[in-house]
Amino acid sequence: MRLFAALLPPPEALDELAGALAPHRDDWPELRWLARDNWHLTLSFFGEVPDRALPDLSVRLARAASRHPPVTLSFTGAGAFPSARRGRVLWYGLSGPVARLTKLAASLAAGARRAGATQVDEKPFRPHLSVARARAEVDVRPLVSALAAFEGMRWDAPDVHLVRSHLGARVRYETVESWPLGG
Ligand code: 2AM
Repeated sequence: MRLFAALLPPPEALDELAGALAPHRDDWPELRWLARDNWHLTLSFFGEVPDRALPDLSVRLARAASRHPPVTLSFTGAGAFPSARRGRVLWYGLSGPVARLTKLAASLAAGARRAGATQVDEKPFRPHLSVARARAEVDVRPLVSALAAFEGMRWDAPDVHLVRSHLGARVRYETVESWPLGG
């Protein structure tokens, strides 16, 4: 199954993001807005993981989570991949102990690799929460500028979640298991 590890921000923090986007949504018909129920902060994307690897994956991710302390984060500003001028994915950025988040993401990726996940994403970790995608590149610099001053509430991330991605006409995410951060 297709799996990734994520933090799931609380509804109040997501409400703020939705509120800041609301005045802009209709101005950007080229963007496909992601369903708010699907919003998450990916820590590590594992790709297809064979069923037989799941028990070991679970043990290793639980162990990795227990070795890192809970984090307090806030959403700050926005950006786009690969760039605001050639935007394909629009996201909100994060502030807080991002270095700790990067270490957590690396531990989860290492655990997944040891459990036999062969498609673990190797790209450098860039903490973000995606809110829209585009089929073709869109110059979203005005939108990124309009959201640049956004500063959201501080929120706690006590748990790491293992999420299954069901692809299809409508992508659906299902939390398979969750583990508390420890450390
Ligand atoms: P994105 O939001 O920046 O696209 C589920 O697909 C989640 O895993 C998404 O949040 C996606 O990030 C992230 N992800 C990271 N690497 C991925 C990859 N190689 N393929 C698909 N999703 C990936």
